[in-house]
Amino acid sequence: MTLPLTILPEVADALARGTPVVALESTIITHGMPFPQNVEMARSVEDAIRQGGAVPATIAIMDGRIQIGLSSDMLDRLGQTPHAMKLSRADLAVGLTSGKVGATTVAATMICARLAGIEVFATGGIGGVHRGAETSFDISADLPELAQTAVTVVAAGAKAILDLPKTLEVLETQGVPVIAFGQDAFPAFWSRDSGLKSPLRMDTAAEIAAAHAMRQTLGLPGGQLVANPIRPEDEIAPEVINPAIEQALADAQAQGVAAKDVTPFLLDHIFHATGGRSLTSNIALVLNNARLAAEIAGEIANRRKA
Ligand code: PSU
Ligand code: MN
Repeated sequence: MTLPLTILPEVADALARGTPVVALESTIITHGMPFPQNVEMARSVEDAIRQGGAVPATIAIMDGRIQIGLSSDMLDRLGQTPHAMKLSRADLAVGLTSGKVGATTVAATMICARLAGIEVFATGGIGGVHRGAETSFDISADLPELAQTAVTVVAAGAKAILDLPKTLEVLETQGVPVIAFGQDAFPAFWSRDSGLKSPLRMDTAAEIAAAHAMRQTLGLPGGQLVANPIRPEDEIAPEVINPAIEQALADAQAQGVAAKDVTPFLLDHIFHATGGRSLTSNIALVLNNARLAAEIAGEIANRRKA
């Protein structure tokens, strides 16, 4: 059986020439934001990557194939599919054989990016260890994926809907380098500072590219997590976001939400509780991550040429 991979010509061309490419996930489009802001966000993130000198490759599952790069029509179709599947490592193969439209999480996007030869990926926030994981065992498949798939992922840290100290502990156990960009603190999505120190810090894209290359030289299988803090002007004050998070968590527990429904449920409830304010910041931080990812992809491409 050949790989069911369709690469958009613009992306295939960039990969063949060795020019920078940045992968983007699609669960953020189908399960992370409402329509039409989700599709608008996806387009402006692609533009930001182009302005940064790289080619964007949004990844999703359509018609039984992994699509690496979506045409404008495909993006519209994805953004408007009401019940697109949310596919992580566990369900990627079943999603493909079903022939349905599926969105890829951070974990599944890393797998697909790797298959296509893309080394850098930008998103908003990664999944992690959920609060109460000591009883629910809810730990996102994004964490073990970072330990085994060699893609550098740029995110704004992780949301405070998660247990951030436990998330950092699991990343350390799994051997994932967690690199805060330009500061000592580990960022917490809507805020620049989670109150936790980041295990590692780097101040330039070139350093991140060098570490990425060194892991390859050492034969280490996993990727890197780059935690890029939201810009100060886009932050949400703790007194606004924290009550929304607490309420969303309480609602999820009261309604018995579990497994892969937890993260989309929390995101949707926080969106409504903040009157959409969470979304504005969410879009701003994804753009910020896209710009840094384009720069890192550029540095990785430069190293190849040198
Ligand atoms: N966190 C966010 N926004 C998101 C997600 C996580 O702040 O959109 C999405 C990503 O696709 C991530 C997935 O990979 O949710 C994690 O889901 P789970 O916790 O079920 O592994
Ligand atoms: Mn989970």
